[in-house]
Amino acid sequence: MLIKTHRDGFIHPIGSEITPQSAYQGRRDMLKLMASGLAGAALASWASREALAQAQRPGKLAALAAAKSNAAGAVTMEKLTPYKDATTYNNFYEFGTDKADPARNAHTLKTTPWTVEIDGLVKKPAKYQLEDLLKLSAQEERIYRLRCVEGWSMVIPWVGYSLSKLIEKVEPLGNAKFVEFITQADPKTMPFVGSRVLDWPYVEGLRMDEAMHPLTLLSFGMYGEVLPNQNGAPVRLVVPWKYGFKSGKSLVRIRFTDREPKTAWNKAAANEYGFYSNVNPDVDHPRWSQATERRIGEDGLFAKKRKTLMFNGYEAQVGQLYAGMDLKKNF
Ligand SMILES: Nc1nc2c(c(=O)[nH]1)N[C@H]1C(S)=C(S)[C@@H](COP(=O)(O)O)O[C@H]1N2
Ligand SMILES: [Mo]
Repeated sequence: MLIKTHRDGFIHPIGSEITPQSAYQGRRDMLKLMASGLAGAALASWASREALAQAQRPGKLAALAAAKSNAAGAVTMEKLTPYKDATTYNNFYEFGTDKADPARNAHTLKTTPWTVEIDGLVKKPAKYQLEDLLKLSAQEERIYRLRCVEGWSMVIPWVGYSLSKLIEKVEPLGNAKFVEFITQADPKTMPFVGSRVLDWPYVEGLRMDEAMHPLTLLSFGMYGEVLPNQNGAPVRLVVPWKYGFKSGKSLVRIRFTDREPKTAWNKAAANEYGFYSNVNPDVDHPRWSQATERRIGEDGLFAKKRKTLMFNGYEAQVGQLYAGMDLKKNF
């Protein structure tokens, strides 16, 4: 597998929205304080400074300003992946298959207006404008690891809310067993849609209980900012205990069904990418081991690899969803 870093001469398409490092450091310190239970009066002044900064930044989604760290065990204190690495080393095949392609090409993605359609086995099917989706629930900041099936990982402060908030709102019917996530496939703005690498649109799926799990995040931002296009703007999923590809980017439709959805990677290579795709160091990919990983932005090419954790470290929270299942068969 070829791993490249692209640091030279790259100009970020939403450069004006990047959080200055110092401001972001403040937020990180705050998260540490909150985790250690020491956040007191500091929070108030931090919050108002933040609010001021938000107000002065026109490209900012207002709802993101209210994002707070949640206390539900979803925060890891690992070192954050530098913003630059998290936004220039991506998988987003609609914009090319090289890790640097999305950052180079995704400026053509048009994210306004944006609608997400909810349909299938629900009492209240609806078409949500992005603005309404943003307002549906309070935003939280959650620091999650994301591990790719290829053996690299990142630690990112995501902004969003539990997908369950939206699911509760639309009231799935009793026979809804799975949720299908359909992503944008517009050949006019996505240069690789039409190529034969995948069957477009890129589709992902979760079982209903996985979709309802509080860790499953509907994400609108990262590092306190709106999602950069290459990371799945304007709205994506983040399912932290599964391989990265389960986290569909640029969602346009969420469909409730009684059958296991046919997902893009499963259709492309069923023997390599199962429906569940839980991070599992004991089940190798047919072509490589899944026992270790390389942290992007931290571990050099020749550094000793880190051990991959069962369910990417979220076993205590999600392990019971798979009790009694053969995880070698249901990979
Ligand atoms: N629409 C869409 N979503 C996608 C992908 C993609 O190619 N298209 N790639 C997936 C894969 S393989 C990974 S590892 C993650 C990467 O997310 P990141 O670039 O924000 O790290 O997005 C996932 N979501
Ligand atoms: Mo991936």
